[in-house]
Amino acid sequence: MATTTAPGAAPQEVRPRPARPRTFSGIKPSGEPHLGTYLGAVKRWVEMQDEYDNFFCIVDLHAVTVPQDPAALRRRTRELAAFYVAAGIDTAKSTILVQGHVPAHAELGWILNCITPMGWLERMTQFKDKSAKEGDNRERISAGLFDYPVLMAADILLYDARYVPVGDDQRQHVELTRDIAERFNRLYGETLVVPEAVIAETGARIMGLEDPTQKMSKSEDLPGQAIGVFDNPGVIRRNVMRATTDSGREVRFDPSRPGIYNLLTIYEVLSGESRPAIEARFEGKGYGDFKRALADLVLDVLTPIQERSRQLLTSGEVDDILRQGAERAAPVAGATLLRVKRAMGLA
Ligand code: AQP
Repeated sequence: MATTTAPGAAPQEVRPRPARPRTFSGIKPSGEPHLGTYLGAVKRWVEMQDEYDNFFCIVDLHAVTVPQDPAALRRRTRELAAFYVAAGIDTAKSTILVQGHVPAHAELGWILNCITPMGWLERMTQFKDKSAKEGDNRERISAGLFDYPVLMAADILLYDARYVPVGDDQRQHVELTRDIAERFNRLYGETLVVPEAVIAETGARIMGLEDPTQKMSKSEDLPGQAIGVFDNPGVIRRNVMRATTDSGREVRFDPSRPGIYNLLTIYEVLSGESRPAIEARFEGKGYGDFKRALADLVLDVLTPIQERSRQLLTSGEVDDILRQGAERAAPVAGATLLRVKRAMGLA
């Protein structure tokens, strides 16, 4: 395998392009992972992982774009990694890494900042929504929150990822990544792989249980809005039973009834059953019966994942996985960074 050396840099392996196409995706350890992140992201990753060469990241540098308690951030980073493995990510097929363990992410992030127009970032709806929550008080909104889509572009582009499996809310950020890669290639010659978002038809936008017009989210204040993947069974059952529905009785997929529609979507993705089969199963039964069945199904899926996560955390296995992940990721990321630096005259 060839090696190249940039002036002042350690020799880097230049790896041949992978035989299987690459995927990259990640989750912020900014709060407890929830059913939305499981169904919109991790479950899909598990289903896709055999076909691709995968890099799944815990994006801790994105988490600190809003204030984090240091001990909680450290704990959640390990827990999220344990969750990936317990949910079925196989380290023989996929690399699991913490973003902050591979310095090339921050370095490419800076470089891409320098070719990304402010106007592109000002159009990002997630930034607009998140900054609106602070009442647009500019003193409380970090430059990092504004800029984080550029770091996300660096995350993806470092691994020459062709595909980025994400939930619906990240569609715009993957589009921005494509724009940044294309702009770089225009300015400095073909250097970066232009990726595509992979978004599921069902489950890409799981809504909250309390307010089904809002996305289920880690940073949501409404109690009972999210089902945390590590919540205890009593809490999960109670929150499902209390989920907002409507005054109807029929258990049908009707998008004009957002509460029951969302619960049915969760059932559909978890069970893998078709919509007609689910409607037939609950024909003549009320919302209460359906919610009990949904709570059972959620617990059937989450309980073994919770048990396996606990084992991985207490045995310390998760720390070995993250150490190996950083070792596998660093040369791949380093090779892309070197290509970028050479193209720009930085190396
Ligand atoms: N409700 C959801 N339904 C389907 N997919 C979802 N994702 C997040 N929420 C849902 C997908 O999960 C991946 C990781 O997201 P993230 O944690 O990095 O960022 P986020 O999208 O901003 O998630 P949250 O929960 O809303 O976090 P906070 O509140 O901290 O900002 C992504 O693929 C995302 O699409």
